[in-house]
Order: sequence, then structure tokens, then C-alpha cells
Amino acid sequence: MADLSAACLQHGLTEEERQEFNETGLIYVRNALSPEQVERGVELTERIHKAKVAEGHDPRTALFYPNFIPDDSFFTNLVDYEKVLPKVWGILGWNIFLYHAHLIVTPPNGEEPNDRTFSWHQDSGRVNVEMESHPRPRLSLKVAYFLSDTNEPGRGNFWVVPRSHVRDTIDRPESGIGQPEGATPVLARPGDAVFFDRRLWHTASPNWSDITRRVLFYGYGYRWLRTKDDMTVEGLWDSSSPIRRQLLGWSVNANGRFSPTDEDVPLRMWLKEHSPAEAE
Ligand SMILES: O=C(O)CCC(=O)C(=O)O
Repeated sequence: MADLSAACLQHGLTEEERQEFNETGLIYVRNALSPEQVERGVELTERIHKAKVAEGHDPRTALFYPNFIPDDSFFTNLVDYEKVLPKVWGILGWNIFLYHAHLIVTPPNGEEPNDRTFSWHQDSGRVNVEMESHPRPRLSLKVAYFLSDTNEPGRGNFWVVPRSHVRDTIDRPESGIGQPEGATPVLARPGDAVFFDRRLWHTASPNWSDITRRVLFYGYGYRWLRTKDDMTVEGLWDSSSPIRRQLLGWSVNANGRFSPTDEDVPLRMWLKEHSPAEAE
């Protein structure tokens, strides 16, 4: 399988995007997926949702399904997607891999809207307790590909507090009613990709609409991190290009995750040839 085409560099992180991401903790890439890609994504997430319901998943609750990358080449192809990956390495650099992926299908919950406080969090669990630094280190980011229309609030939107990624805590209403100051729903249309810093305070929200919400989350982090879900993607290594294989967690040996040789990081070798300033 061929590696990336140099044409992907036209999708590199712009200075405005870098500034936006550094300052607010998120950026929007509108229409990252074509209508055909969205259609395929919807078809696959519908199929997966149906299968999970047949296995016993409660159809009224959100389906959180990690480790979906091996399920279909559509998902695998997004791992090194040309319109997105250059922005990921533009933020994190080249010593990266896909440490976590999950898809979420949020059906209408059939309830009246209310103002109960959502489940606000930063990503990475104990990392936020056990790493003694302020602000907390970035370490990883997620790219959320929206497959359904959440361009209006109330549709199970992803919510964020912009600029909160440098804060270790946020004040949640003690009454359990209302959202933290500055909280806002992310308004995204089908095909939009939203990048967010793992430290950004964020949450899912209930779907009070009649449109099922569908989002694919791709988490990229440094190669010395552990995977956060089973990520049983080794079976894809042989059929992957060298860069995709790196992103799918391949490494010469364990030390290569900390002190990579050229062989460990084909992305860096590719950047040396096509965009040397980014290979540093
Ligand atoms: O489903 C959502 O909108 C939020 C997902 C989330 O909290 C996460 O990826 O950490």
C-alpha cells in the first residue's frame, strides 16, 4: 500500500489554526468528509448499532463503541486521512500514533429538555491526577468526525468550554443544574471534523431531538503512551503503508517508542523528504 501523497500538505495546519488551537483548545475543519463519506459512515454506524442492539444494548441509550477501526476499511482509511493527519502532526509532531478510537451513536432519548449539569471532564483519567504540572500537558488530541447534523443545540451535541484546556478545574454548579461558565454546544454539520485538546473540558449531552447523533472519535497521542482501548489493530499492519502502520502502533521494539530510530517513525522520514521543517 502506498504512503501519503505530497498533495496532502495543502491540508497542513495553518498559522491561524495553530493559534486558534493553542488559545481555545479546539479547531473546526468544515466539510472534512465528502457527502459520500458521510453516507458510508452513517451506513456503517447504523449497522453496528443494530448489531449491538441485537446483542442486548438498550436502544434508548447512547452506544459507546471503542476499537472500531478494524471493522471496515472506511474506518481504517481515516487513520491517515489526508485532510486531517497533516493538521494532527502540525500540532503534536511526528512521534504519534492512534492511542484510542471510539464511535458514539446517540439516539433521541424521548425526554423533555432539562438543564441538568452534563458530565464535564478532561480526557485521560488518572493522568490528570498523577502528573504534577500546571498547566497539565497536552499529550494527545481527538478528532471528532460528525456524521449527523448537530448544527443546532439539543441534538446530543458535543459541548466544550473554550480556553479551559489550561485550567485544572472548572466550577460545576453545586445544585446539579446548569452548565459551567463559558460552556457552549459545538455546532457541527455532517462531514465537519472538530479537533480538541484532551485537556479541554468537554462533555456529551442528551439528545432531545428526533435525529440520531453519530460521531467518530480518533485520538492521537505520543507513541510512548499506552492505548486507551483494546485497539486490536495488529492484524492490519501487514496490509498498511509504513506511515499507517506507525499510526496503528507498530514499533521496532519497546524502546523505539521513547527513542525512535528511523525505522520506527516512517512519518518522520516522509516529512524529511516532503516538509523538512516539520521533521525536527
Ligand atoms: O460524545 C460526546 O459528545 C463526548 C465524547 C467525549 O466525552 C470524549 O470523547 O471524551
